[in-house]
Parts: sequence; structure tokens; C-alpha cells
Amino acid sequence: MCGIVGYIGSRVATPVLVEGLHRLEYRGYDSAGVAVLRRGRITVTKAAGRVRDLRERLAESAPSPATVGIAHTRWATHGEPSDRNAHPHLDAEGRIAVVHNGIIENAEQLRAKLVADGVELVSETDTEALAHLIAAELATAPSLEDAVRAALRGVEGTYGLVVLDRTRPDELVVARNGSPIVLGVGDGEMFVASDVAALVHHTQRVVFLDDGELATVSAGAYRTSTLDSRRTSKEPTTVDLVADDYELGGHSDFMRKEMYEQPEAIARALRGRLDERFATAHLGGLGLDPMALRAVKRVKFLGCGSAYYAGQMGATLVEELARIPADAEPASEFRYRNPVVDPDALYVAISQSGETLDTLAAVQELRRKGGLVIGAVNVVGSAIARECGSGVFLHAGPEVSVASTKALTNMTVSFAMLALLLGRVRDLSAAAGQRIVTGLRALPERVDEILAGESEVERIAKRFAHARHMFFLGRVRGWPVAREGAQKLKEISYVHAEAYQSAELKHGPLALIDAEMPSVVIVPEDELLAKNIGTIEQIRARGGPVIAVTNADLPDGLADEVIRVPRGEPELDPILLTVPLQLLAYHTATALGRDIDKPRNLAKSVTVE
Ligand code: HGA
Repeated sequence: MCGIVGYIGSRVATPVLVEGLHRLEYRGYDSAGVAVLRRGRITVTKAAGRVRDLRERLAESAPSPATVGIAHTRWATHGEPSDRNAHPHLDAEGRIAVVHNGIIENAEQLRAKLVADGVELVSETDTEALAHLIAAELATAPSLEDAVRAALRGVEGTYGLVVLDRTRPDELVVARNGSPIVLGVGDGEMFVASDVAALVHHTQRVVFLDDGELATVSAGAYRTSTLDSRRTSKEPTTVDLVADDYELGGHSDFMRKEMYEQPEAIARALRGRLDERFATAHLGGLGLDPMALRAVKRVKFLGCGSAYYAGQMGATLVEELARIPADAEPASEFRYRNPVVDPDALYVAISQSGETLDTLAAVQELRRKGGLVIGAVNVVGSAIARECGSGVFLHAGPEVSVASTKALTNMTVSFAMLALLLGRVRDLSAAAGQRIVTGLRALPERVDEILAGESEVERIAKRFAHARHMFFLGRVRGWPVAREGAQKLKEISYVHAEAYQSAELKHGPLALIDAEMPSVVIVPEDELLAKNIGTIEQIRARGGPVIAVTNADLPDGLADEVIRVPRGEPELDPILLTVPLQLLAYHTATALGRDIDKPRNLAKSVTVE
């Protein structure tokens, strides 16, 4: 979701800022803007649409040599996407410019009070109120930081924000509450961003702000403090990321690049974590010794979107390998339903970015109620990683594509290791454990094999790309795979897809089957094979086309199309069966001319409610 970039130093700011926005484009947005300060004047340029529209607008006037500025990509929550509502926002005098990620919950009251005080609001956003409030505080506050702090005292909601004051060209003030902000420490220059992706071209030395923290940033220094005026001391950490991770490197789009990075990403997730001798896994980050692992009576996975489906695959793995009850629930529901927190349960919060607001809120609710919660996140230093304090890092490497592929795969791989570990402190035999270890080790090669079959999946995708609706069907191990497959298709091709448990089909949705309604049926080679074959026959008998995704030998002519997946250990089938569905969604979307990396209305990390 929205992106923030700030710069202060000796370079010309606008190109640095716009380049930073460009690197945040993958997060999803609807408008962009930049404000630079020079000789006591703030110049704001904004455009609805893409960063390239902003570039064009900037090119309409003479380039500013300003060396300080802030910039933003907006994903609208308050007010339509438009030039007027795009950030940065100014106060009435044009003294303060603000960019903001998040939602101000009491915006309506704040805006009403400003209007009652005679302020003329020019946008419909919650953010604009912040600019006016900070400007009002500047009348009495000794510093910009104090004015921001004072203004934020009356603000409820979430924010990552950066403030520019035309009378203070030597500093930017930033604040964070629920929306990420990171400082990039350069050599005589400083960067601010909502995501390290915007910084790694310039510096790998970063400072992550915590919730409730502010910072005053100048070209050569920064100082941090809390909202209640306590000084904090933060040393920069070095992020282990390289700029190339955010480059296409010859690929047509990030989704394809990241699909092809899966074998390597899986190998990274497994590295140093598999124990041949004891046929188990080492997950040091969990911070749970065998006694604590044995005390776990059930496991609940919490995530949103694809992370939730990965959690469902994880729950199946835990039940199969550890024989303890496990389930998955959307974190967004969990947080709102006043959940009963089981003191004997292990909760697993899943988020690629580690910043998913709904999942973070679920973690906070769990911690408040004394639940044991670990994170399964990809981004080190992210809010959920820090809030949980322990967990499993996914090691997928930066994921840029909105449609998650390698991070999702590494979630399930990590849950297989967690399930193995929980199983091996219980009754899973060493021989069975060894089988899973061997199966996990073989995954990168098997994923490579699936990717090598891309052209066949492309052909099938093209054959059915005209379909307006599709079913995705699976049972038990295949059910979360079907859900994820439907999700991926919806996200990037905009074809309506619905997932059902195969046996549920006859309880209602079978009425929809006809020649125009293709079904993708997930058929693992397991004890339910005959049942899945029966499902396919029921569909075909009603004239419905079937694409079977399988590692089994199906009778000739059973399905209209068969996507073959190599055989592995049956418990790990969901990991492999998911990969061709990525390709199917990808090629359907490509055939329909969709913008793969910028699916409409979607954002990479969902940092708002
Ligand atoms: N509420 C602000 C910013 C939205 C946002 O953070 N999106 O991710 C607005 O609507 O402008």
C-alpha cells in the first residue's frame, strides 16, 4: 500500500524521490506526489495515476534544484483517487507539507473542528487534517518535532508520516504508529521510506522506527524519541538486501521472476534447518525447547489472503505429522470476534511483509490475552517479527509481485518443518521423519521440473482464458491448494473463480456446471484418489470441462486437460500442486492482457484495515 520517500542531503532531491517512488510502485497505489523545499518555498506536484504521470507533470515545469523533499504513492482510503487528494498535503499557509500512510480514525471530528475554526479544507483526506494541526501547534511549539508530537496527541489511528516545514530546510520530522517507517543512513545524506526497497540503491544502513516513535532527520544525523518525549537510542542495522533483488533482471515482470526463484528460495528456507541424524528440523527462532513444544496442545495459523491458505496447508501438515488439532483462520476475522485464547495453543501469525495490519492486530490481541504467538514472516525487522519476538523467518528474499509466489511456497515449506518438529517430539517415528526430510530436500528440484513444463500450462491457460467463471476443487490436502489457485486467478486475471471442497459440489454448486464452466480439480496421489476421480466424472457427465492437476496416473481421457506434477512425499503434495496454479493464473492473465505486477485495486502489503 502507499509508499513514502523522503530525502535530505546535497543531491537534487526530485529525481531521488521519484526514483524511490518508482521502487515502491509494486506495493499498489492510485496517485503520486512530491514536495520539495527551496529558498523558503515548498513546491508540490501531484498526479492521479502512475508515477510516470507524475514524471510527466514534473517535466512541465523547470526542474527544481532543491535538496530536500518528501514524496508519496497513495492508495486511497479517504476520498477518491485524484490530483487533489494525492499527497503531499499542505496547511493553509503552505508552510507544512505532509505525506502519510495509514488511517486517521478520528479524522471526521478533526476535520469538523478545523472547519469550525475557519480552516478551508481542500481535499477529502484524513491526512490533510494533520498538516493543519501541525501548523497550528507550530505557533507555540519550540521545534517542528514538538509541534508534530503535540498534534499527534489528539490523533487516533495509524500513521507513518513525514513532515516538511518551509522555515526549516535542514530537517524532516517523521513519526510512526502502525505504518512502517525506516530511515536510511547515507554519507552526509539521509533517506526516509516506508519500505527498504526504496533505499537499498543508496544505503544498506537503516534504522527501523518503532510504533509511537518520532525522529528528526537532518543530512548528517538523526535523533529519535517517543510520543511522550523520552529520548530513544537507535543504532543503524545493516540490511542484507541488494538492489538487484528489486530489479527485473531480464524477466518481463516480477511475478514470473519470483516464480522462477522458488527452487532457490526453498533451498534457502531449508538451509541449516534439517537434521538427518534425528530426522527432524531445527527452528532456533521459535525459542521453544522440546518440553515447551510438547506442551502445545493445538496449533492455530492466522493470516490474510494467500497467507491464510498457506496456514490451512500448515494446519493439515501439523495434524498429519504431529497428530495434534490444528486449524487456520483469517487473522482479519480473529481480531474482531473476541476470540477465546487457548493457553495451551501455539498461534502462528503469517505475513510476507510482516506489516499486514489485520494480522498485526491479531498478534496484539493474542499477546494481550497471554497467548503464545510466533511469527512466520519474510521481512526481518518488520512489525509482526518484532511484536512476536520469535518465529520462523521465511527467507524467500524480497517479494515484489503483488501476487505472492515464492513467499507463499516458503510459508508452507516452513510449516512442514514446524510440523515435522512438533511430530518428532511426539510420536512421529524417525523413519517417517526421515521420509519428510528427504521429501523436503527434493523440493527445489521438483519445483524446477514443474517450471520446466510452463509452455504446456500456457497452452491450457490460453484454451480456457475466455471463461468468465471457474471452479477450483480439492479435498483435504487439495482443498487449500484449490483455494489458493482460485485466489491467484482472481487476483491477476480478474476471472471469477470459486473454490469448493470437491464433495461439497453435489450439495449445491453442481447446478452451475455446464460447457462454459471449467473446473480445475486437484488430484493428489493419495488415499482419496478414487474419490477425486469420481468428482471429475460427475463434472464431465454434466458437460463441464475439467483440468486435472495431479501427480497420479489418471485413466486416459478422464479429464480434458492434465497438468502433471512430479511425485513426492504425499504430506508435501500441497507445496508442489500449488506451483502449476501460479503458472495457470499467470498465463490466463497474460492472455487477457492484464498488468501482471499491478493488479487493479490491490496492494502488496495491506497496512490498513
Ligand atoms: N488515509 C490516507 C492514506 C491512505 C493509505 O495509507 N493507504 O495505504 C488517504 O486516504 O489519503
